[in-house]
Amino acid sequence: MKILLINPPVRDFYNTPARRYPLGLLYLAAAVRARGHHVDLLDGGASTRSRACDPPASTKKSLQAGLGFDCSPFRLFGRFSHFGPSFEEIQERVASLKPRVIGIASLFSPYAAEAEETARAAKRAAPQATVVLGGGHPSAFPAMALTESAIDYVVIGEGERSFAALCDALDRGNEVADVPGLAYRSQGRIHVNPPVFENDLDSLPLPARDLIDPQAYRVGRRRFTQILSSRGCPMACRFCSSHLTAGTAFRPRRPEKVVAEMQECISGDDVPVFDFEDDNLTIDRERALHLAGLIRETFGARRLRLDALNGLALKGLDRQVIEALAEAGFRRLHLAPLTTEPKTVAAMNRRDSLADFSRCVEDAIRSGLNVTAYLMVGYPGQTVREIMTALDTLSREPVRVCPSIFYPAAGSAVQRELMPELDVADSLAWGAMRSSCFPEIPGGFSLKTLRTLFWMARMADFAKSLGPAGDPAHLRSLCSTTAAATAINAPHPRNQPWIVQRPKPLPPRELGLEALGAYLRTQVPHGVRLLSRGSRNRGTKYSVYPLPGLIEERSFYRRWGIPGFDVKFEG
Ligand code: B12
Ligand code: SF4
Repeated sequence: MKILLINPPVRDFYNTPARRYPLGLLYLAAAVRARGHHVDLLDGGASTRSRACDPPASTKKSLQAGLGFDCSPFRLFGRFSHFGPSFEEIQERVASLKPRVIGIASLFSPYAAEAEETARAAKRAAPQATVVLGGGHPSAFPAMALTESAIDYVVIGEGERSFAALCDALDRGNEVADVPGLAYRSQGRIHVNPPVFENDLDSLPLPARDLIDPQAYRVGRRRFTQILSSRGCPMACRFCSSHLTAGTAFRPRRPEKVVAEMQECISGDDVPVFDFEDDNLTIDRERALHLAGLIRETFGARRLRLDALNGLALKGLDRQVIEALAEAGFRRLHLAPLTTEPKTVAAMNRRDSLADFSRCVEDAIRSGLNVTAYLMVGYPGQTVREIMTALDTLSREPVRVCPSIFYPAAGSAVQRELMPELDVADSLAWGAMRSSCFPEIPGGFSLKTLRTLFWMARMADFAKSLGPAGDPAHLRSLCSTTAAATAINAPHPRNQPWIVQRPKPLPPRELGLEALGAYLRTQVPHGVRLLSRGSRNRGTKYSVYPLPGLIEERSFYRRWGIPGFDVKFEG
């Protein structure tokens, strides 16, 4: 039977190919191929094309509140765009392929509307085909997804067994009501069968990577692939919804099988960057050591380039594990201390402490690894004092600090608790539940406060990235690597609509402290002001200030020392 799997396009302020790699669909493709079905993949993540589009109504509030006007070097987002094929192109492609079953991935709630629009386009092109939706978002809200008439079935939870059973049943004309994990309409009601999780992950066929355009997913000049050495995590953090599709039990694969899969991904000198997608890669310390050791033995010490973009939990990480990860090929650890306030850590049901984090950072630096630290901003119950304290603490660590604006993941404990107060009745409304929209959550911060705290975190990191003596080389490297910095000579966009035109990037030689200083002094209505240039003995002085009245709780502005800088917050 002919099956088409679709990785839908997304609409957002930015896109990173690594974020779109369709590993789940590649697993599904392999599973149905193993039953003799023919599979095509329409990979919306592989296209680099983008074009400006109107943000959905649900996101306009945050945009109108000034987000889109941000034209500073700290800017993260500018133009709201459609990334990937248009819905018309999807329709044409479906019409030409004439599949019997169309499977669409909907992993992320903010992009649930694009997945639904894809389903409508697919159904228009092939009204006789069966359209199936799967992934995290419909796993949380199968009934909501089935209100869309273009969607015939939803598969909740892990997809391999369920989707294969569904395709087999459809192919043979059998009844589908017993397919595990299937949600379907019958006699005016929605039925949801409990999902199944495969215990022996090594029994699953390896992802059908041949369906991917090898040029599409790259990190710099190197090919990029995702890989799973385990699925599932028993930790039950209250903001996490990974249990919906990965389950609550840690299900490891044999390290030998993982290494064999890695070898299959290498062709001659073409060695990809491997991104481990496990929910909790290092939860089993002995296994993590075994896997890392085997990778080092097989490929050589520090020869590969490995990453775990979705982060590593602190608990499983000790000096020996961190050293083993570095030897295996990790260059950077993504760690999530999330906050430094024990009360919030407990409210999130996390078990990590600040001491765990500091210890990990020390061990990472000793092993030659860089660290990115994620700070949660806007979790219900957090205070501004808490964020400022956390920022202050994290800024003193030799790490890159990434503020992560909180939004409730569909199906997480905190989302279920907040649901009666959240205005998210359909997939379009879920569009606002993304970090880049600074959503106002009951018990969280106002949009203004979120935005200000976000800026502060970016500024603190920026100031740090300049290096102890305000080294312009640091700035230049920062500028050339961040799209944000291309905004430096941009006209002030006050009178423009919320879509800010991306200014032409400046040649690197024109970027430097002088340009930045001039820009900050003349153009930025809020931000960092350069007070005096640093020297070997004296740090560069910046004054950092938000828009007057932007932050509600003002009493926390204070002199804030960042090594080498004298940064002053003015109310
Ligand atoms: C690795 C990972 C990432 C990677 C890349 C993911 C990717 N390629 O898109 C990185 C680190 C970049 C990332 C980023 C983000 N992530 Co993330 N991520 C994960 C993680 C840990 C694993 C996902 C994965 O690859 N699993 C392995 C594959 C095999 O499983 P799968 O893709 O889910 O597919 C299976 C099923 O879902 C199902 N299925 C999937 N599609 C279909 C289609 C059909 C037709 C059928 C039948 C079945 C089916 O079958 C598949 C095989 O079993 C999950 C947690 C989890 N376990 O779900 C969070 C998770 C998906 N991420 C999450 C979030 C919030 C994000 C970010 C928005 C974070 C942020 N604020 O920036 C970004 C957005 C990324 C984007 N694409 O735009 C949330 C999503 C919550 C939600 N409802 O929106 C999750 C659930 C974690 C959480 N916080 O609870 N993420
Ligand atoms: S956030 Fe990480 S550690 Fe917490 S439950 Fe989710 S996967 Fe597990």
